[in-house]
Amino acid sequence: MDSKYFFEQLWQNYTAITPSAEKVKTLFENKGDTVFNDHIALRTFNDPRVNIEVLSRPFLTMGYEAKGEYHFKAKKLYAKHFEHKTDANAPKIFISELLLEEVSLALHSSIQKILDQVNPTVFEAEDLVLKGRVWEKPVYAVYEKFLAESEYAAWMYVNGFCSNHFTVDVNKLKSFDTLSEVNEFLKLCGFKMNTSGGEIKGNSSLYLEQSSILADTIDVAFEEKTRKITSCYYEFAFRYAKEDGSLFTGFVANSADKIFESTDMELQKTS
Ligand code: OOG
Ligand code: NI
Repeated sequence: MDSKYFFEQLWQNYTAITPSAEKVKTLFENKGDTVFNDHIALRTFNDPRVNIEVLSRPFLTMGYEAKGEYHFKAKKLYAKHFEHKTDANAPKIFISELLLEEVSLALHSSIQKILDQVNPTVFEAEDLVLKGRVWEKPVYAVYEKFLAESEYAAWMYVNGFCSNHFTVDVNKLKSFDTLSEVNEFLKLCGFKMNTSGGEIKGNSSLYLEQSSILADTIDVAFEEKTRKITSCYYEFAFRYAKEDGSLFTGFVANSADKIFESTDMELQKTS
């Protein structure tokens, strides 16, 4: 598949449920900036039908290779990041998966049953990540049960396969010198930041600073009723040069752990 088309579709599917991302991008562009993506993140389950290996396939075809790996013990997640072998401007890809053997048996088997409903050819398609929720209409009672154990599982159940966030490469913005300037601007424009672990995650000695706005919420039609549920969010990343002078290209697990919470329904209530 043509990579330009693939990324355009990912962005379109994402902004269709994340209007804030489109708004922020336009605000930067109105300042005369061009917005480049630092990375794009995807979520999934580690079931062999849909795991990181499956979701990374189209990117490997496009010339990406696996780089770092990350463990999130409390959230029961594992993640890998991918970089393009030759195109330094290509966004990095961050893919996480829920470790089903570590969640409760009830959650594990519910997720398996949800995947069992789907025609297996759907999972084999190169463009799985463009397909959104490929299983049947969600059940609110099931969503609530998932939510009680894993916010990530509940989010996946409703949203399915998509880009969970795009990330603005703050180094390439000309109108802002620091991430905190970006954050102040976003707040002035009325956006709510994810403050879990502080507004800015990371620092110069970790070579990476990140912030994000809270996920948008969209009406989701469940079997029983329609409810507003978090969709996706927009992230902002500033990278520092390492001792060798090249920019750090990896991720920081402790920061990522807090960035995940940008889709948390609880943060929506308290902010
Ligand atoms: C991924 C959260 C981690 C980062 O840049 O560290 C992350 C997610 O919310 O799926 O994006
Ligand atoms: Ni991210």
